[in-house]
Amino acid sequence: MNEQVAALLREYAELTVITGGDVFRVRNYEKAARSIRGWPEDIAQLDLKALRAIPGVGASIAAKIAEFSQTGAIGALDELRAKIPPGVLELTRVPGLGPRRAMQLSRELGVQSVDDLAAAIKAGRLDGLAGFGAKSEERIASGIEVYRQGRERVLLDVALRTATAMVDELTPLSQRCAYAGSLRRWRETIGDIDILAAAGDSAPLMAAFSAGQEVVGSGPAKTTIRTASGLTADLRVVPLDAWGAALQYFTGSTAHNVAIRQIAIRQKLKLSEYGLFEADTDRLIVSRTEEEVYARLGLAWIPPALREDRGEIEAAAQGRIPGLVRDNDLRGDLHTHTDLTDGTASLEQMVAAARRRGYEYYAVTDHAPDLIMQRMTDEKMLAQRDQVRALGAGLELLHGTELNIGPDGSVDWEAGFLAGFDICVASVHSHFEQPRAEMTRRFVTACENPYVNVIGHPTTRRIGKRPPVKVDFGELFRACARTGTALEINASPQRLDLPSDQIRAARDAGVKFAIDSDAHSVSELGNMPYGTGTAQRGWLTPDDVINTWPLERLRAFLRKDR
Ligand code: DGT
Ligand code: CA
Ligand code: CA
Ligand code: ZN
Repeated sequence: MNEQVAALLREYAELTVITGGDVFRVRNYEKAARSIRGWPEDIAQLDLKALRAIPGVGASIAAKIAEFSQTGAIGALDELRAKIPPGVLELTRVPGLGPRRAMQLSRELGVQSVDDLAAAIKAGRLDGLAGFGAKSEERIASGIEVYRQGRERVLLDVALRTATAMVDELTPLSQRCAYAGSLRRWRETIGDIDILAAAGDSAPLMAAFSAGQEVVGSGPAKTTIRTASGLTADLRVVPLDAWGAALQYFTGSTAHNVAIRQIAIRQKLKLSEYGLFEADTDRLIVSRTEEEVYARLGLAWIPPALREDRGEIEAAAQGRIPGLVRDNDLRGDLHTHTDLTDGTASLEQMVAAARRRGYEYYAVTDHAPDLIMQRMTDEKMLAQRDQVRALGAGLELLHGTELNIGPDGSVDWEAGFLAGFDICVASVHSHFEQPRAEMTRRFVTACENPYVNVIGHPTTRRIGKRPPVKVDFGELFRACARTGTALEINASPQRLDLPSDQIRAARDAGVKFAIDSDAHSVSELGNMPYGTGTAQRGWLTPDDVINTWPLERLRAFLRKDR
């Protein structure tokens, strides 16, 4: 029930925004929704007192949850829903379209959905509408693209959870089982899940896979289902002897496969999901493992994250595949929050969880005062520092902050106060629409600040929700390299920011990176693999990533030649 209630609380928050309600109230509901989603117990089993023990859940939210448990509805939410015309909530999910203008579109044009809106723009019905110039029309059109892409593909964590559950269910019934496709390559969003299994008899696997699901297609070698959440998944069953060739084929990408097949053809071979064959005689050469398939083609095994036909095949032919960074290489997390700002767990809980993860060091980086909603003060920050200094047996704690990069590139505090932090992450949290030149200047100024160590979630995109800011990446990368400022690879599956294409370009410019969870709860500390996967897609090695370094080397980097 937790997911369901969290979704309702989020909707309540969104509707409160549309009706112009109190921002602090909105923030409370969002925070409660986050805690409930990550809460280990089923909240349907909890009484009012136990509900209130959940971070962010006060009397009024607890009462709403209890009401939902008993009646299946929340009266206050239904009232809010009744106040807002149909479709307006969906319209506000289009990046660039605020509540006020969504209401206006509904009232004046009768637009009731994003599809309606797209049609209205195409038909020129927004022309001449008060407050909708050509430029904002363009922005809304591109916002609709972002929104639609977000709806057609799912985020990595959703896909990974679903796929892992499928593999766990099918493993006992098969000789081998794994997920392949874009998920194995850590692509940032997933179109459908591809499960591969090896078995002599496919029938029991197909039956288990289809049970209780909507079956879209089925045959002896392949079954396709649609899960309750709307995600499609393919199961393919192959003989164990063909495992390697099938895994290679279904991992993709298609572009990688096409290029590999060309290499086979040049060697008078034929490659398919069944194996590598002699072209003339159809004699099977190899098919059991991926390593054998690549080796017979004269290539080193290629990590799935690199298989996009972007130079990995040449590198494999020349024995130059980089030793990619892995989860085990990470010695610490450099961007995390506590309940002093918008986290849901206390400092003690977060630090205890960091210790359980086996980290050597861990930075606490709560929000700085310019993000008004977080209500940070100098006193609170200094009091937290005392707490941090008093804690921390067993791992090195760094006291830091997440600064806000203002429109002119300045940050929340002056040098004197900044000097007291062990590490400063600095992020853009406002004025996302600045023109490119101004935005670039803004980032460069932040990099030149001798106390700014890491640029947090650099493009500020939210996948399917907010487009990236416009910035001259080449100039930003040069500024980072020159000033010893790292770029973050934010591991939240909603962000994955810096994206992998830019990571690779930044690395070529000499930039260093921090793979950070940006955790706002204990469970989000576990998001690191999404960041590592993204770093791998950017071809990074441990040496490129400052939080794989020993503490002394990290500290030297953080001093920034001051
Ligand atoms: P997705 O599902 O859009 O996130 O991306 P993928 O890469 O998982 O693509 P999908 O599910 O259509 O196919 C899985 C893999 O199967 C793909 O990565 C490579 C292989 N594959 C699919 N279609 C073709 C094709 O036409 N040619 C070749 N060579 N391989 C293909
Ligand atoms: Ca797929
Ligand atoms: Ca597929
Ligand atoms: Zn941030």
